[in-house]
Amino acid sequence: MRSSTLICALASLAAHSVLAVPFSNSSGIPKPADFSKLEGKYRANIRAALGTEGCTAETVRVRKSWDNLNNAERTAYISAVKCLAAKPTTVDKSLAPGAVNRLDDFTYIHINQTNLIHLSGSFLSWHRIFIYRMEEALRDCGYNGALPYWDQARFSSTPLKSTVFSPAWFGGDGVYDPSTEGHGPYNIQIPGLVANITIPRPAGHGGGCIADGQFANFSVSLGPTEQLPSAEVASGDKYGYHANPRCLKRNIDLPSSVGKLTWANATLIISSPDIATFRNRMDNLWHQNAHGFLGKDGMDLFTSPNDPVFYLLHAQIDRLWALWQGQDLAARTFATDGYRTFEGIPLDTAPGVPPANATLEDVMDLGGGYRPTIRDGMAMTADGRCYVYE
Ligand SMILES: [Cu+2]
Repeated sequence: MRSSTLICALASLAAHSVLAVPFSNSSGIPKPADFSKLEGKYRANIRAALGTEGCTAETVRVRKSWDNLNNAERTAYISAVKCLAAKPTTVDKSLAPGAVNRLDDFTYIHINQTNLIHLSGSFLSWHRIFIYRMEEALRDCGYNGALPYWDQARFSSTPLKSTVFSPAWFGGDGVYDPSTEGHGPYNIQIPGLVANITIPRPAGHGGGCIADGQFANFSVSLGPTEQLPSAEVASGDKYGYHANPRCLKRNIDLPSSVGKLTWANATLIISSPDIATFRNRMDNLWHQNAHGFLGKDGMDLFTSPNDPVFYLLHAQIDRLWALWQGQDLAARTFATDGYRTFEGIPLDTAPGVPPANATLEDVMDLGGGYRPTIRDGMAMTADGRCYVYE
C-alpha cells in the first residue's frame, strides 16, 4: 500500500514537471526549459558585451516583466505616465492640432511614420528607439525604473489574469458596444498607400470605454486613423491629427491570445535562423496578435500608442528581438531586411517610387527633429541605450 502511494505521488510529480501546469493559476504558465535556455544565452552574451560607451554592469537598466514588479514599482510607472499626460505637447500645432500632451508627442510621430515603420525594414529599429525615448521621457516625470514588458506567453490562455490588466493597473476590457462599428468584426482600410489594403479586425468582447483600472477616465485625442471601408474621408483629417477627445477603448479578443501568444511561438520566433524568418514570424505570430488582443485604440495601426499598454507590448516585441540578436551578437545585432514602406507598397505622396529594400544607412524620423539611421536603433548597449531584459 505504502509503496503504491509513493509511486502515485512520484508519477504525479513527474507529470507536473513534464506537462506545463494548466494555465488558470495566478502565476500563469511556467516558462519552458527551451525558452529559458535561449534566454540564458542572451543574458550571458549581452552581459559579456557590457563595458563600452559607459554601459556597464553598474549602469545597465534591467527591464522586467510587469507581472514581476512590486506594487511600488508599478505605482511609480503609472504615476509617471499620468504625469506625461498632464504636461503640454511639444508637437507643432500646425502639424497636429489635436495633440494635447507629452504622450501625444509619441502618438503623433507614430501616426506620421506608420506607413514606413510597419511591415518594413525599419520596424524593429524604429520601435526600439521609440520606446527607449518613452523610457527617457518617463524620467522627466521622476520615474527611475526601466520600461516593463507585458509577458504575453505567461498568461496566453487566460490573458486577463496578468496583472497588466488588473483593475489596480491598466484595467481590462471595454464595456460591450453592440454596434458593428464598435464591436466588429469589420474590415478597415489603411490610408496613405497607393493600394487599397483591407484588413479584417476580429469581433472582440467589448469595444467601448474601459471601465476599470488607472486609465478608466483617461482621455485620448488623436485618431482613430484606421478607416472603415465605407467611411468617406470628408473631414479633411485623413490621419486623425485633429482633436477628437474621447475615452480610451478596448475590444479584448481572446482568440488573438489563446494558442497564439504562447511559449511555443515565442520560442519559435527566437529560434529563427535568419532575420527574414524572424521578422515574418514576429509579425504574423506575435505583433499583430498582441495588438489584436487589445482591440480598438490599442489595435489601430496608426494610433495604437494611445493605449498605455502599447509600451509594454512593444517592450515585449523588443525583448524577443533582443533574445534573437543575443544568440549571436556579432552576426545578428545589425541583421536587417525588408522594404522601405509597408510591404513595399508605394505611398500616395510618392506613387512613382517603386519598392526598395531598406538599408542600415536609411534615415528615420522619430519626431522632434531626431533623425537617426536604421543602424542607430539596433544595438542594445550602445548608441545611447543601455538595457537588458530579465
Ligand atoms: Cu508601431
